[in-house]
Amino acid sequence: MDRLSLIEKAGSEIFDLKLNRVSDLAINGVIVSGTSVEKLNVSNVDGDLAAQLDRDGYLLLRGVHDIAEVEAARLEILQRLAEVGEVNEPIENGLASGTSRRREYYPTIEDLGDFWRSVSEGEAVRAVIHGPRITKVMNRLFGVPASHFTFAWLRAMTPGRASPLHVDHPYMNRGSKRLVTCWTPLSPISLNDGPLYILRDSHRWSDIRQQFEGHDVDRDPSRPGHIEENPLGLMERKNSKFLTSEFSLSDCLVFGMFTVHGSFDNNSENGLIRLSCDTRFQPGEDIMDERFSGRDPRAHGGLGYACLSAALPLNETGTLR
Ligand SMILES: O=C(O)CCC(=O)C(=O)O
Repeated sequence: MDRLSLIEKAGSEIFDLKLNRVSDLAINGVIVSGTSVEKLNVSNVDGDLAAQLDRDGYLLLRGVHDIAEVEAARLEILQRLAEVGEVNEPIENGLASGTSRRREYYPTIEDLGDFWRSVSEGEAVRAVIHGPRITKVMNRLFGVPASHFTFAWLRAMTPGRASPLHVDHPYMNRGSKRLVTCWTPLSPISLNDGPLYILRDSHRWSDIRQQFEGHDVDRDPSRPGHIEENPLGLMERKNSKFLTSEFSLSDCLVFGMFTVHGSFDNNSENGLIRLSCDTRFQPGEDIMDERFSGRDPRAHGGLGYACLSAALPLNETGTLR
């Protein structure tokens, strides 16, 4: 059986084209069987984007970004991580060192937030995530000129890490109802490196919408923003599937505020750091959530970039203290 047939097989295992071997997709250390996983559909970038987003709850757009520009962003980030001792030489391989001098150089929470802000606002990173290529796609999606949050959620996910199951609405719902997330891989991401997943048809699940609509994690921190139900349990209860893909440097995954998603564990065996950035776009004519706009976005809890777990040294987990 050739490799493509193997990935199509959707049996009990997933074949990873890049690594040329069977790959373990897992969530919190629990293996997800191949029968629970399907490939994300590749959207037609020249087609009716709004209709495809409405139908699928997401747009997987290939060939949006210029590969050389994304590679420049990748190297820019790795260079900054290497400055704080978190990446092994040669830096371009993107392998975590397992140690960090970030707290030594940036001792306070504010300093750590400022460091992450400076990485997130790197010239090459911004040229990709807010550049003319993605903006053109967003203008087409909305049918009016698009604008974007200035705040960006840059992530460097080391092996063992994953993002929890959630919808984005409770984190950013004070502005446009037409807000979308634009998730951009900034390193090539194989199935083993903790790719993002979407639960099939979850944008239509009324119980999830009812549970989270109107919830604002900053106004009511006593209620969690993420979904507490076990991802595998929710997938089975809804007769859904985990939709995912390998991602390459020109890709972009767009989805709405009620599409349920998370990431698989980064199971890289050699310490590969998974780089990605989530940005948010909306029609320019709509009001924007004030926490994430302007020159100095205050973000969650007024903490700026220190609110992100990515502001923690790469060898630490939890929240910033
Ligand atoms: O990159 C990840 O692991 C999570 C991204 C995410 O949750 C988002 O884009 O909303």
